[in-house]
Amino acid sequence: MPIDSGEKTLPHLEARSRILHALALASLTAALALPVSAAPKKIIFDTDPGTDDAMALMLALNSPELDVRAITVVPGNVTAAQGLENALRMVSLANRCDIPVAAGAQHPLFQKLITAEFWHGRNGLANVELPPSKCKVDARYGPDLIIQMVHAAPHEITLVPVGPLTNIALAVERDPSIVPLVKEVILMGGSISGGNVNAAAEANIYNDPEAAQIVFQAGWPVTMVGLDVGDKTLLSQKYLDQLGSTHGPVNDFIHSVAQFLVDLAAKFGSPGTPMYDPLAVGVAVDATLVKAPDMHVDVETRGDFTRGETVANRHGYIEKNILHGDRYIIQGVDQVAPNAKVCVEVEADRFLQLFVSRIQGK
Ligand SMILES: [Ca+2]
Repeated sequence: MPIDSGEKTLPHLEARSRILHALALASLTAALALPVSAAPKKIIFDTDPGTDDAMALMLALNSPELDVRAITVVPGNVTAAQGLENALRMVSLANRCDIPVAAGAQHPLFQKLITAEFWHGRNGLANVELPPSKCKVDARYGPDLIIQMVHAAPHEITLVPVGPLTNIALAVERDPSIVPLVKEVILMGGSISGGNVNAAAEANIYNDPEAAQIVFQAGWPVTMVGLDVGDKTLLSQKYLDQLGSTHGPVNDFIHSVAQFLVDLAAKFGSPGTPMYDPLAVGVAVDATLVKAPDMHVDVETRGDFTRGETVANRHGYIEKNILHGDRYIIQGVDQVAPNAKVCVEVEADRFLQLFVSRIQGK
């Protein structure tokens, strides 16, 4: 009897298979007919992993709008060596050994490294011990890898740095000809309304202010996804529960990381954890998630209280003061050209739902 019923359903299965095949062909045809602009955005993800780096990386790897061409590691939240190990273990977890992972700078340009195990756990990944990596490190030096890839795909590469800007600055210093060939830079860093390290500075910029100034002044299109806009994207218990309702290696890893961060945030009286680095990836996926007016941003590299602050000119001019005898007289204004789009508003719930939906079941 079971054999009979099986034979009876077989034609149905064949019909279903034919329909699926036709659908696959149709979607392939549609994909081929898509305009070039709909092709995935090629990104190089520069990271100091890092709990929110982990969430950002997994969002990038699971977003069809993005094609992660390389991961370069920079010291910041953890040392360069720990960060490299974390990056390798994460790409291995995601089964993406095809993506080159390269080490870069070993320390900031002109100061000692400040690591943040206090916020990210002793291994930088919320104390979650991932299995050893099946992936091997790429032998190239991170900044050189960036230079090479930009020349190989001119005007196509978007840089997404979510750590201190050391590697990106080193790439510009080594080969300034990459600047007009990079499509855009979407960075997590800075703030135009106070810092987290201290009253003025945000951690990524504070960890290498000279590098940050090089990146902001390079002359390429920069989008700044800062601390203050990231603070509006709180992953709260509601989203954590959504992540906990599904499973998969990446899903479960990110749930553990997010749980650590939500618990940590609660100790500081916050109802959720800010999604700093993931928001930068979110902006790469969909720029309509944020409002980002043009501004001119400089990085304070001196200052008794303000080293590492991103100083944003919102109205596009500075006063022109001319010395006359013993005083200066304002004689008009000098225009300053904007050098960055600075994110000031975000559709937080839409972004958080996007994040959760991309991670669930992965
Ligand atoms: Ca980071």
